[in-house]
Amino acid sequence: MREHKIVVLGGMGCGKSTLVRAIAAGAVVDTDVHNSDRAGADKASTTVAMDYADIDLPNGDRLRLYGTPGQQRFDFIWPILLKGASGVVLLLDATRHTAVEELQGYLGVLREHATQVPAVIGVSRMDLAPDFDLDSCATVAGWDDRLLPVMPLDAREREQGLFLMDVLMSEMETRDLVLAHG
Ligand SMILES: Nc1nc2c(ncn2[C@@H]2O[C@H](COP(=O)(O)OP(=O)(O)OP(=O)(O)O)[C@@H](O)[C@H]2O)c(=O)[nH]1
Ligand SMILES: [Mg+2]
Repeated sequence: MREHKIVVLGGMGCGKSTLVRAIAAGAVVDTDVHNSDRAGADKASTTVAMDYADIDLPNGDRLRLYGTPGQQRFDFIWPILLKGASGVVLLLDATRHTAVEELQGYLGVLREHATQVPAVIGVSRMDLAPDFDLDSCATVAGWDDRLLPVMPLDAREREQGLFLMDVLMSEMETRDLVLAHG
């Protein structure tokens, strides 16, 4: 059986905990507390350590899914969770006017701490911002010779979360093939 450590990264309120819960369909550990940072994101709770879920895939593989806390004051946790990751989901909140700048910030984190790790970018909450420009993300979505897939999703919808995982898994398989055959 193969195990894959997948880390979900992204700003406060973009839907990381929501995505982990949706994919795990119940069996999830979270560390959400009452949110006193309403300026960061206006929602009831926020993650202070991580979200965690084990998911058994139909093909027998197991996902170990880690959601990071989005608040900037917890940025020291991101590299700790990224250590040993086999894949990364970078989530972006389409309702934020600074989404593209924030994307560039997170790409910098990945470049520094997970430079070779397969990754996908999910853009959430697009139903609330239908005019969001996906192309502006796609054009900056990479570093060096890497280009990451960008796809919209509703993080509350399990099927959409699983589809995002599918895309990530195929990125991981491509990487395995490249490593195996040079
Ligand atoms: N309308 C809409 N709401 C969404 C979508 N994705 C997520 N949400 C909502 O956005 C909010 C996101 O909250 P969380 O999942 O706690 O966000 P988080 O990224 O874990 O935030 P922190 O832990 O504070 O960093 C929740 O209320 C979700 O229901 C989407 O695609 N559309
Ligand atoms: Mg959270």
